This record gives sequence, structure tokens and C-alpha cells, in this order.
Amino acid sequence: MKKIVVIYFSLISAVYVCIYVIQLSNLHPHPFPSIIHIITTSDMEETVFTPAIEGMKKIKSDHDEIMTKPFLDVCKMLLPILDKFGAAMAVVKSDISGNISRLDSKYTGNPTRFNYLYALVQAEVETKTAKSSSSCTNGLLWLTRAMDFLVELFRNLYQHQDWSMQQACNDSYGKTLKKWHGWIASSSFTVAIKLVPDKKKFMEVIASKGDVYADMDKFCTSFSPLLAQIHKFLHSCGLDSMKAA
Ligand SMILES: *[C@@H]1O[C@H](CO)[C@@H](O)[C@H](O)[C@H]1NC(C)=O
Ligand SMILES: CC(=O)N[C@H]1CO[C@H](CO)[C@@H](O)[C@@H]1O
Repeated sequence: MKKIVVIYFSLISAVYVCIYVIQLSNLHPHPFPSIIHIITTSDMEETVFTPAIEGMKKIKSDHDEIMTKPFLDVCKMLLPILDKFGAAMAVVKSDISGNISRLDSKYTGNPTRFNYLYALVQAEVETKTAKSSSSCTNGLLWLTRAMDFLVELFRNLYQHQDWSMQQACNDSYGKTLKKWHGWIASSSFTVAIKLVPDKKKFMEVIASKGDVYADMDKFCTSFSPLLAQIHKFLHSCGLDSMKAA
């Protein structure tokens, strides 16, 4: 009898602990996933950049062409990192996801035809639809620009470790997206940047046993030549200079 009572109470308290943990992790989405992340990845010395660094090795075909799916996958892998910037990057994140989805659904419609990234653009050049704001070309252009911004931001974070987060964001914005944005987009970005988390807190959230700064460097070094290659291709089609409102 006593045993049953003990089991009964331990079960009840276990349920309470579970409910408590679930509530906590809902209220504070950040601490729990990051703790779980650290626990599950510590043995392999991974960082938040590891999946993207690994994914990048699969982007180029044997003939040095960029393949659609692995490229989009790497872009997707950056979204969880963007989440750590909170509200400051909410718009950037939703633009990036929107651009990825547009390219993804075109690719999924015909994976053989669109195996290579540039095939998406070439198809629209042939039908003269590339310049439309709803084109995949336009999606790729903005996606590449957003990736330029992120690469510059991560580069600033490891090259200028004394800079504040706001400084790092503002500088990378000035070097990349700003020239393509109109007054409205530019002003809302300036407002959003003020919401960036404190640099130290951000680094703590993405911390792991692996060397985050070294992985940022690795990521930027491998990814930026790919972005440059995409710009060069779009430029050769006369499609690298579309501006936003
Ligand atoms: C952001 O960078 C621009 C140059 O792109 C500079 O003029 C401006 O003062 C900077 N703002 C802040 C808050 O650092
Ligand atoms: C479909 C979609 O969400 N496209 C977005 C791509 O990114 C640009 C700018 O970053 C947005 O203006 C588009 O709405």
C-alpha cells in the first residue's frame, strides 16, 4: 500500500515537473533549446555554424556549378541563428524565408530542370519574366543580398570583437543592403537595429564547446565566393541592380 502511494506521488510530481518545464520553455524559448543544443553537440565540438559549413561542401557540382537544393538548404540553416537576434532580425528573417520558399517551390515543381541554380534565372530570361517582382530571379537577387548582409555581419563580429552589436549590424547594412533599399526600408531597418541583443548575451546564447569565432570565419570564407559568383552571373544577365521601393 505504502509503495503504491509513493509511486503515485512520484508520478504526480513528475507530471508537474514536466508541465513546469514546458511552460518555462514556452515563456523563454531561448534558454532551453540552447542548453539542449550544448548538451547534444558538446562531444563533437560543433557550433551553430557547423550544419551550414558541412552543407556548403555539397553546393558545387563536379563542374563547379551551384546546385539549387544544397544552396537553399544552407541559406535555411542560417534561420535559427537569425532567431537569436530576436525582433531586430524578424523582418530580415521573414524576407529570407519568403525568398527561399519561392525558389524552393519552383525547384520542387521540376527538380531535374532546376537542379542548377542558374536554370531558375535562365528560364525566366527566356520568357522575359525575370524582372517581375514575383520572379525567382528577383527572389534569388534579394536572397543573395540578404546573405551578403549576414556574411558581413558575422565577419564584423569576429573581426571587430570590440564593436557593439548595433555597430556591427549598422556597418554591415551600410556595406550591403542599404544601397538597394529605399527610404522606407532603410528607416525601418535603422529602427529594427536598435532592438539587437547585447553582443555578450548573443555570444553566450550561441556559445558551445566548439570555437564559434573560428566557425564564423570558416563560414564567411567559404560562403562569400559563392555569393560573389551569383552576383557575377546575375550581372552578366543585366539583373543585378534591381532596387526596392
Ligand atoms: C550607421 O552607419 C552609417 C554609415 O553607413 C553612419 O552614417 C551612421 O552614423 C551609423 N549609425 C550608427 C547608429 O552607428
Ligand atoms: C516572396 C518574398 O518574401 N520575397 C521577399 C524577398 O526579399 C525581399 C527583400 O529582402 C522582400 O522585399 C520580398 O518580399
